Amino acid sequence: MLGAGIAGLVAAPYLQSGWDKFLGVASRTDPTGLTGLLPNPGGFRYYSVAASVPHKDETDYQLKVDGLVDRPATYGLDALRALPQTRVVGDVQCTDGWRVPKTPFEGVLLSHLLDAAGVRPEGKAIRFTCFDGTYSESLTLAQARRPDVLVALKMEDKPLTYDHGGPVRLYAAPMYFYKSAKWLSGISVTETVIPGYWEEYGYDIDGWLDGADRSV
Ligand SMILES: Nc1nc2c(c(=O)[nH]1)N[C@H]1C(S)=C(S)[C@@H](COP(=O)(O)O)O[C@H]1N2
Ligand SMILES: [Mo]
Repeated sequence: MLGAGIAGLVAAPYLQSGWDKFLGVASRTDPTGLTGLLPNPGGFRYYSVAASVPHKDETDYQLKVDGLVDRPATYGLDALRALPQTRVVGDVQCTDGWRVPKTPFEGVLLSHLLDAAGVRPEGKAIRFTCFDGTYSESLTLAQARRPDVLVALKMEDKPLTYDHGGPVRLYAAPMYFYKSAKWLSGISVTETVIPGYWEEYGYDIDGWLDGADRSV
């Protein structure tokens, strides 16, 4: 099963070199989930539901904050870097079984961007979109205002790499890692929670990790 899956993947046009990508692609196309049990350096695996994702940097990265807000805004990388930065150390856990404990992320509190935009009374949830053109995620407004939910610019004290969703991804510390949208490009305040990419396939909407303090 595993062998056949990997052999098939070698021919995939979007398979890129690198052990992490290899495992990532293998595990997301392996219905047995067995590849998720293979060892991998650094603990992380690469995931992307899009076949190809553009590279963005300070010249062309933009994060849009809009929807049910009084002051829609667009941030470039420099603008995000100029805002107060918060460091959150949390466990990274994928539903496939791999886990990277005590991983530091750093960036702008999502609540800061929401306060700057001025959420209107009818705004009750957030929809996140990505410049891969495909992925999406959601949070309730209360979840989005938590002090452990970041618009992250750094991971492990280094600028977020492209593979990990750089230059900017979400980090929702108390939830499974699928909630942490990579290649973040849009934060839109909505009236109700709009299920994200994996949630359309049956993943839990909230994605709380075991033991997470849901009250914060
Ligand atoms: N844009 C985007 N974000 C995403 C995903 C994705 O496929 N596309 N996968 C999610 C899942 S299931 C996981 S486990 C993590 C993986 O992050 P990593 O590639 O940095 O390890 O990203 C999450 N965010
Ligand atoms: Mo995941």
